[in-house]
Amino acid sequence: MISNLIKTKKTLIFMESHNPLSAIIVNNACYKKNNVIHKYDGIWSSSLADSLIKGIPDNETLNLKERIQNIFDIRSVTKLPIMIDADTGRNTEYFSYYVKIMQQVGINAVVIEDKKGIKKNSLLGLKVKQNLEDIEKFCNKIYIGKKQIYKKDFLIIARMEGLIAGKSISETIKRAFRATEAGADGILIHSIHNTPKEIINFSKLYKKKYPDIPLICIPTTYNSINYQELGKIGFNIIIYANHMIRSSYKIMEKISKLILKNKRTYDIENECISINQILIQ
Ligand code: SPV
Ligand code: MG
Repeated sequence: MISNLIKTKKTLIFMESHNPLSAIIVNNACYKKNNVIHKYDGIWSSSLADSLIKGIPDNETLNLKERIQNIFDIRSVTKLPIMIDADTGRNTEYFSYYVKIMQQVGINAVVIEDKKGIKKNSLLGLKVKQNLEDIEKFCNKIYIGKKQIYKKDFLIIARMEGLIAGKSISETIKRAFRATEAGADGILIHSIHNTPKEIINFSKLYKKKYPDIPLICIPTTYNSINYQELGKIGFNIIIYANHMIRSSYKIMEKISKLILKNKRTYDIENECISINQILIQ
């Protein structure tokens, strides 16, 4: 499904959804200009957003099986492809089980990152210790996971965290080449620089060797480059990883405060979806 979409559209845009309601909003989001309709191509199930709604840190405390079960509910409201951020994928034995149940609930792709130990969110960068997994162990996890694929189009994507862990582009690209040789169906290169310079360099080197393997990025910190520009420099999937949860957090905080301030809800009605609109959803 995702591979075919890339063939027809080249650059796909995925947006974070953390529950069925946010998935409905992403599914229906639409912007029309000059008779061209822009829509999201897929859903990103984020470990950060899923942890945040449970009020816990993004460090794999949240059980992956629970996250997969929640996607069963999301699948019932949208046909969009769903890509799950499975952190490290846990150990190899658990990962091979998770790959099976991900396919059962209708997930289309899983991303695992080449970190080990108690995973820390990448956006923390080097403020914390980011431990990279031995590359051969990581490749073996991909290889074992791929043996569990029974749905033709299910993808296992390798997420390279070398740049997050302070390694060089050349070291990170070597690890990405190994993951590709081990059977990864795509490479996600993560960076938290505030310019896209390093992922542009990565893309040039990677695409020179593997022009047809999908390349993915998450432009959370280098956010002034747009998705069309990222597409032109070789990225096939662009993920907006946390914007549904972050925007809803902010508006909920604002409204809850304003009701206390005004001692009534009259003043904030325009900031809320109307009851009528909710009832016809
Ligand atoms: C997530 O959305 O959980 C991610 C992306 O893994 S990041 O938060 O940038 O690490
Ligand atoms: Mg994550």
